[in-house]
Amino acid sequence: TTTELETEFERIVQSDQRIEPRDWMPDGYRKTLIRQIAQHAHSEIIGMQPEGNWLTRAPSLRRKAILMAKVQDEAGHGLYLYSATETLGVDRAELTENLIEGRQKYSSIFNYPTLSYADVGVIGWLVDGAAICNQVPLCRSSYGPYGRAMIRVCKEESFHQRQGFELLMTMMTGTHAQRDMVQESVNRWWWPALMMFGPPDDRSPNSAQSMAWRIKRHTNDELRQRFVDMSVPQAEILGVTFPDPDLAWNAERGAYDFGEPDWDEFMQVVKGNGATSVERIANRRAAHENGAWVREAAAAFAARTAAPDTT
Ligand code: FAQ
Repeated sequence: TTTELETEFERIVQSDQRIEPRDWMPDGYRKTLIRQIAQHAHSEIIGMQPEGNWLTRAPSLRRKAILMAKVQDEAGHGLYLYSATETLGVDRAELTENLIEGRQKYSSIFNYPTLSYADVGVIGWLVDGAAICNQVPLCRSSYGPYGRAMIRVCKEESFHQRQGFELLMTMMTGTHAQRDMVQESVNRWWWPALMMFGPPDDRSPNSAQSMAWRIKRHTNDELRQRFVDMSVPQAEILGVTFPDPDLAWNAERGAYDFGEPDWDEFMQVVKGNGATSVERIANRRAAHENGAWVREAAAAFAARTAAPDTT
């Protein structure tokens, strides 16, 4: 009966075991997972664009090889995550349609332009840094395919974060102009990086249920705090500052106090009014349309292999 199935589902979740694709799950659980994992996949795919913008202008062969590897990893992450979503009964083609028709979201962070080469380093350091902070706990997410995908994704994100920090360290030991370029970039990315964790807990409609189902393991504000605490000492080592006059160590809490991100800006970006929102989706749509012949060829080949022509 449904009650027995629900009890069994709750038992698995509450004992920190994994729900697998063939297990019974409540509709809401399935829907929430499809929403979150699809958004996550879309973010990886759209997230290729800001850094991809610098591939042709990387300052050396070494930097170009690193950047190319990173952008390719992001494509890979998108594909694992689309596969994880497909285990829930949706089709990747449908998810791609949802993205390019604006029916599904992707991370706010990728709606900002990459104006200087320092942005490549800052994205690695802060954006991948924030992504790791958010995703390491997701390795313990209650849905098996998602948690397992996160393990490999996190290993690769750690490499991404390191390459960003190393790039910035190199620039910071360079000329005045290079140091200014890094600081200017940090100033632009700091607040959007904090917004990646989502709205504050009291305005996060999905958190309570996602935590109860152990899809999410920490609230948005908990992870944002963790990210700030982790980033401040790294900024000190680099020799940059964050553009927040309220940032200060709070000995009582054993954590940094920090200012409030501009949540109106966040809401605008999420609604599709970010600086590069239109361009990102237009590029994704063009790539999808230009790739139609590959999908048609693959489908024709699959059909021929499935039913060989014996005449
Ligand atoms: N952007 O109730 P909540 C990467 C939406 S890392 C846009 O708190 P939830 C790696 C949210 O969907 C980036 N929308 O929602 C990389 C919801 O709307 P809905 C991707 C946001 O799900 C690095 C509404 O606001 N990472 O790509 C954002 O419980 C460098 C209310 O919010 C992930 O997706 C936002 N920042 O918590 C690639 C991680 N925040 O759906 C390239 C997995 C919230 O009801 C280069 N996702 N919204 O219409 C999560 O952990 C969660 O989904 C949160 C949001 C924490 C993002």
